[in-house]
Amino acid sequence: MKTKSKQYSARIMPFSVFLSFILVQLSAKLPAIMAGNQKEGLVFSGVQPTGNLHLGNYLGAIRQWVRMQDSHHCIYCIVDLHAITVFQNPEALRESILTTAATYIACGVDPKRSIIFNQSAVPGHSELAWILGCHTPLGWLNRMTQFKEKAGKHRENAVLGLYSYPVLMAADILLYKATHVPVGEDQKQHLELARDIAGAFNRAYNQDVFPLPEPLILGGATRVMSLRDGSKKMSKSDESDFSRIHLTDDADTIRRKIMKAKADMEFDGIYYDAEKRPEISNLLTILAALQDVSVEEAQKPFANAGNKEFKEALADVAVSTLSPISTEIQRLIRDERTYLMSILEEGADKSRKLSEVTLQEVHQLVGFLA
Ligand code: AQP
Repeated sequence: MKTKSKQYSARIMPFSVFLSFILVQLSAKLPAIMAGNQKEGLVFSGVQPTGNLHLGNYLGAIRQWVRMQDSHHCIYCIVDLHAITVFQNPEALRESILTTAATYIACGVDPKRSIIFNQSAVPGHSELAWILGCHTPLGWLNRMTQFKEKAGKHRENAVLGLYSYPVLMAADILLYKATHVPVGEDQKQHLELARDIAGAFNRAYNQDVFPLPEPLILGGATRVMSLRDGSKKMSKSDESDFSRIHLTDDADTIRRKIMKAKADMEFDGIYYDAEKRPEISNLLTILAALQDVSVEEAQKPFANAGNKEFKEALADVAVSTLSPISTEIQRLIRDERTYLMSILEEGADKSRKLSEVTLQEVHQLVGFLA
């Protein structure tokens, strides 16, 4: 048996070395193949389909994605594997995946220029997550603040997926050898971990397999806060619907939520002071980001204004930016379900092909039979 296996490995050795060489060459060129010479690198990012996307997702992530399509080749994923780290109603999840695809497109992600797909359609994400998990010390995961926040007091009952979430996120990015990852501020720590994991893997096999992905935390609103509590991040999972503006909200709803937003009453005029006036400062940050100007610029007209006047002006700006997006999401969901499905299938096909190149290289390196 021993002799047989030796003969077998002797026979396949030259081919396996050759294959390894080809794969390493191909894989090293992945960003270049994707990006073309004139582009600056490969972008990967995603949102969880855990409910309707909100203004924080838009200003912190998706608006940056849209802008990056000009300079980078882009892969935008609907991270449904991440979504099930918290139990999801299956029917609601299916619907949310389609609504998220519609939201990306309505916000300006162009399926002709960017790959859009749902994560579970490409098995390489889970597979690479396992392999990377075998190179990730527990001590690194124990530092993740998002796990601590989400698991809360019931840490012992938290599921393994919630704990290993950042490893899956590293796999998402490294599977495509992405060079840049535009995210909101809350994802900074996970991105740093992805870089550490990439470095650990490269060192283990003494090869530059994975580029260290650069976090891009861009725009004036990298951490949009809840409209009900200026100390909490705007989030899909907040119990209060009035804490966030959904990208599916109609004009009246947007207006109502802004007019009801918590704002201090004890100060004169409207000006930015994150410590003393967190809610007004959050609203000013939102206004500045929507207008694409600095906070100083945005607050100028309101030096002597009251809350009502300021909120009315903010509502006008928010409605004019967000309600066309909302109308387009509703149209796509109502009339274009087949189109949305076809975009996701096409995106998954492309992603699968790209992911296989990296996976074969990884298999070869860790010692699996090719
Ligand atoms: N409030 C926010 N301000 C700026 N950026 C934000 N992002 C999320 N919330 C804000 C950014 O949006 C992208 C996708 O986020 P996600 O859906 O994958 O996960 P999340 O950060 O956990 O978002 P939520 O809304 O808080 O979801 P739930 O409630 O389901 O946990 C990321 O780039 C994120 O930084």
